Amino acid sequence: STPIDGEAQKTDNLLYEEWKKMASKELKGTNIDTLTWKTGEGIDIKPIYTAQDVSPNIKNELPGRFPYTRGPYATMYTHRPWTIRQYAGFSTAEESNAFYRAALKAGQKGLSVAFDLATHRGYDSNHPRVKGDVGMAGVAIDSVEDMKILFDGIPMDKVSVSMTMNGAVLPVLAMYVVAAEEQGAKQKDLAGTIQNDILKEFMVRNTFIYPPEPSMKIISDIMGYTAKNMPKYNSISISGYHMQEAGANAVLELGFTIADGLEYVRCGLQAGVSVDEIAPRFSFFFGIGMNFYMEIAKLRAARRLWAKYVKEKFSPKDEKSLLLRTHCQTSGWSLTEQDPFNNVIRTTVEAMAATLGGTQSLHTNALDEAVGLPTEFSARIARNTQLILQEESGLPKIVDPWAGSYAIEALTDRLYDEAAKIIEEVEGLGGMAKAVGEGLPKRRIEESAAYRQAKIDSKEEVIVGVNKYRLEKEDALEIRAIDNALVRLAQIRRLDKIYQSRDKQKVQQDLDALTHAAKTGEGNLLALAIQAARDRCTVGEISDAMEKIYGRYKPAYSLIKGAYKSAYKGVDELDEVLKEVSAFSEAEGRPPRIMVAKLGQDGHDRGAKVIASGFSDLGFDCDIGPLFSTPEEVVQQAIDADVHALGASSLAAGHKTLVPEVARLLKEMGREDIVLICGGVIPEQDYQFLHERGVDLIFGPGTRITDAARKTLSEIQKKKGK
Ligand code: 2CP
Repeated sequence: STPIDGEAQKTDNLLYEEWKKMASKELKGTNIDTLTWKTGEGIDIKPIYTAQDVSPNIKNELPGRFPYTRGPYATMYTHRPWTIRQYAGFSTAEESNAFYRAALKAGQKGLSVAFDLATHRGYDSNHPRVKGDVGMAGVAIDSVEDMKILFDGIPMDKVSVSMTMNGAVLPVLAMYVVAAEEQGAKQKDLAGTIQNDILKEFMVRNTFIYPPEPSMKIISDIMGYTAKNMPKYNSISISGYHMQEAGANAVLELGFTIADGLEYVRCGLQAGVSVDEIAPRFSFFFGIGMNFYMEIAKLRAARRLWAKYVKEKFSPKDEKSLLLRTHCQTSGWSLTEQDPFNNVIRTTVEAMAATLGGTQSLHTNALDEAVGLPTEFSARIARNTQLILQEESGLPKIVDPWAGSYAIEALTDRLYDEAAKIIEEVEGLGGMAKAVGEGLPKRRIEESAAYRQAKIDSKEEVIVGVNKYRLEKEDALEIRAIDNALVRLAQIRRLDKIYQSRDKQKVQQDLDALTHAAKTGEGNLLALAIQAARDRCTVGEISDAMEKIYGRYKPAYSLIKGAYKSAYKGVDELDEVLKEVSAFSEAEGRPPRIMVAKLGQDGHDRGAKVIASGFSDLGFDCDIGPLFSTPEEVVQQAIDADVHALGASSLAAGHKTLVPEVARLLKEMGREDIVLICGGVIPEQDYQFLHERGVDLIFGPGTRITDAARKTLSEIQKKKGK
């Protein structure tokens, strides 16, 4: 940014000097620099901003005009408020359908479907690998029959539907299209969004199926098909949200997300589609955390970055190619299990940042989402948070009200500059697909996560009710429980019916056609998947037909070292733990060894990685087991690795089925000496259930790593009889 010059600059300097004098007087000798806050992004937030901090160019910016910092539309919410779009889905299609209908009646404007992890990973509900996952963290969909029930009574050509799907994107989008067709809707009238952002899956979210290259081919086929047949459909939702949830700071989230977007344009161009055929239907998705000013500035900077980079790199003719339209979700990670009603306040602050930043669509988290799926009550409060902002607060009455604020404009400029550096670095490597291949984004995000955790553990970053003002006794919270076995049984029954009623010959032809297309690269995979869905091929079958050629992707792991230790303030406590660990190592002849495992199809691995990095910095010998393991595989790996402790991290509600199975197998193998730990999103009312089944330690959300390490060490010693 260019500072203003001449007389104005002088006046401004004088004003600033005058403020400094006044401030020094109030500070009574304390250095004025102590008022400057260094954020996780490494950005200094000054106590005061003046005109000299902002570029004169901002005076010419308008909403609805290049570079769109102030919003994609001229009138923004004054003409049409953002879409209230709550992400939901659980157990069966029937139950989720009832939930959607009630939400639409109560003021929600668009739908956003959460699928279960079995569906995400392309498995039918009857597959043995997904026993613990069916219906748990989203709705189970096996065939078009399920999809039809999901949208029963909801006009699919009127209500815009977002579907969070990346791995099994072909069968799921195909089934959506066919369910709409069978409702009488035309493809050209379908408005909605498919997430379809595979690059971030390889970085952070982990619900991929195939390796990166064929996954990118699938995306270009979807963009090609929707550009021609579904002009109102957003073919991709380029997502920074999961990066933020995985621990990325605002600069990393911005930089990598915009760089992902540029890569997807190139992916379309390579498939023979022009920038103006696809970019106007690109949409974005950001996470909104608790750093209020930063998040407002982030959305403003995101729009400017996208507009400038797309213009410079692809010279589109259609102005719409330059518009960054985005969905936002308040941060799930910022929610706490402790004193959970505080989450309503957190979500409100975040929702205000998202809307003051100019989002087009918003999900506000429910207060109980740190421990389970929303209940009717918590979902209502979450929805009402947005309704109150829209209809009571007056917030939508002014377009981009922060424009011209010295602080927000300066922060917008700064974020733009910092994110541009990341984008240039990625582009220098040859684009995001290459950067992901080299592990750059994953590494940076994991470092950022470990750094943040240390700031929280050392109480430099305050979380009310967790590391400060903690309640002595917590009130119990009602949690929605899903009977996973029952859902699975219902799905298996419906699948059996489908197997009996469909034309087997047609099914085989459709699946062979998909395999052939995967092999040769000929034909559009979405068009073929739609035909397969019409003929009642299942999600698992369609996925398998391509897996035969593409294979299933297995990610490699590495551990981030040093980031936790370096950011930990309060070295004394850290030293004490290090000493205890080193005493153990001396006595035993080796350090305490722990394996952190991920069971089932739950790919949320921030917790597992942060724990493993932290434990490793505290002197433990740490291993991370492969994602998507079965209890049998995990137990075998732990025994082979000769561990003292086995930690199972669960963030998708599988803890009640999969972890007890691990305990049973350890017992069966005569290895109850291994300390079994369960960590992640575990509601307190499940603690006793888990302890009774052989889980030694439970670390819920908000656990400090130093505490967890100490307890683990002492449990290992207890089991050794020391
Ligand atoms: C809007 N419109 C306007 C104005 N505002 N027209 C004139 N003046 C205005 N002020 C028009 C738009 O041009 C558009 O029409 C229509 O109104 C709808 O507006 P929109 O801005 O496109 O809103 P939308 O339909 O709600 O779409 C928003 C997004 C879309 C962001 C573009 O992609 C979306 O809904 N995304 C949601 C993604 C999502 O829910 N993800 C779930 C993540 P036209 O269409 O005719 O132009 S949950 C994920 C979990 C956590 C996970 O991933 O694991």
